[in-house]
Amino acid sequence: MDINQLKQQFIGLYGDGELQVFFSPGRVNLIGEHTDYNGGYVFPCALSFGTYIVSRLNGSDEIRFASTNFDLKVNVKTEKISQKHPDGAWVNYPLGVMKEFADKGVRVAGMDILVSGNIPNGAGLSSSASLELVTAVMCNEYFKTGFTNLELAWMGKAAENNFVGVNCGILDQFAVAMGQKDHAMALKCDTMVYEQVPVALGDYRIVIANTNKRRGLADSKYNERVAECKKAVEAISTVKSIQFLGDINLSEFETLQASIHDQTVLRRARHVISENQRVVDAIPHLKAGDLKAFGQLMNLSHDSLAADYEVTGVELDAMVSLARSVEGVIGSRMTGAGFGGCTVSLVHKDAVERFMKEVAAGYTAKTGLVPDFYVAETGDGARRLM
Ligand code: GAF
Repeated sequence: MDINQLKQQFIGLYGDGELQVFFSPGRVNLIGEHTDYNGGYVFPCALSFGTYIVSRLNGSDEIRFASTNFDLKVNVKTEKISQKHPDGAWVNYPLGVMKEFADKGVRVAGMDILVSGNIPNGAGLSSSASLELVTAVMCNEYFKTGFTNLELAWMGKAAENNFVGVNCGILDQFAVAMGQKDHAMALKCDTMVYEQVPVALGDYRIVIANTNKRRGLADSKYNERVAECKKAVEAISTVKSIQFLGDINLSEFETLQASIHDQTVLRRARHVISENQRVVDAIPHLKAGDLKAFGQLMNLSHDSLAADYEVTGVELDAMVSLARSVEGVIGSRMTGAGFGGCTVSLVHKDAVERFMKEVAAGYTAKTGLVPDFYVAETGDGARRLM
């Protein structure tokens, strides 16, 4: 991102004067999918690309939004920030966060905002959480509220749940708020106990492949999965009282599963509980540098998301199966919510070029879509840049 150019664009829109620049990364989840809202484990890294805001307080009662990514420009009176923008536009993410500040008694003042992001939208790399958190660090700075990044992550999640209407867990907002370059975060989502684990990949690279099959989280079956997990908790609780599926392990599930009579709900629960175990097993493999064992668990994760959780689909399954057929690939899975979006693969550095060529050719032949690839670089969490 050329920040100087962005600053010039801001000045072109709003005029010369003081300005500040804020940033929040995207994230890639290495393993632990659909476990967060089940009180389980996740293992994401923050990325080097993300969302930037150039802004200033403007002394008026109006917040002026513009973006280099979308045409829509919106001016919102500060007393109206709790009202959703009618066409479900991108401004609802920053507005939802501002409303969280207002709900905490903060007087949200007028400001001029230019947003620019380089995370592909709707690709499962947390463009939404990134926009929420860049807004949150900006408001925290201007309104001198002194919230920690963890508190800001919860405010971002609340904005997404209550304002945008997606019942997501804390994975994305946590990852983009708390990320550390060269680390993945092993987080238990009920206790919020976490560890920053160094990501030492040796000769391997994290390669993200974008299926370019768009998925709208709110439109998708995401909320349906959340509801199915709740049903599983209710069924199991007739035998043993639990709060989350993450409260039980695989061997307990062997006996408790008889309490779930709906076969779909049973498969959803089996994914969550087995995925949780895979994260627990994967973390020590990464610490020990056993990337092949880590990659095998990534493969099992995808297979479970496909068969039991049913959140993959033709495009993600094709991308993963093509990836696995390339020599030098030791693990490949979908990342994020699914229903389209991206895969993440561990690829030997000497095979990266070939990987992109072969997977792209096979994927386009199968789906008619042209994929994009990114060799992931990890990065730090949301912050003020200047
Ligand atoms: C989306 C959600 F926002 C996360 O909370 C998480 O559930 C993820 O899907 C699946 O692991 O990114």
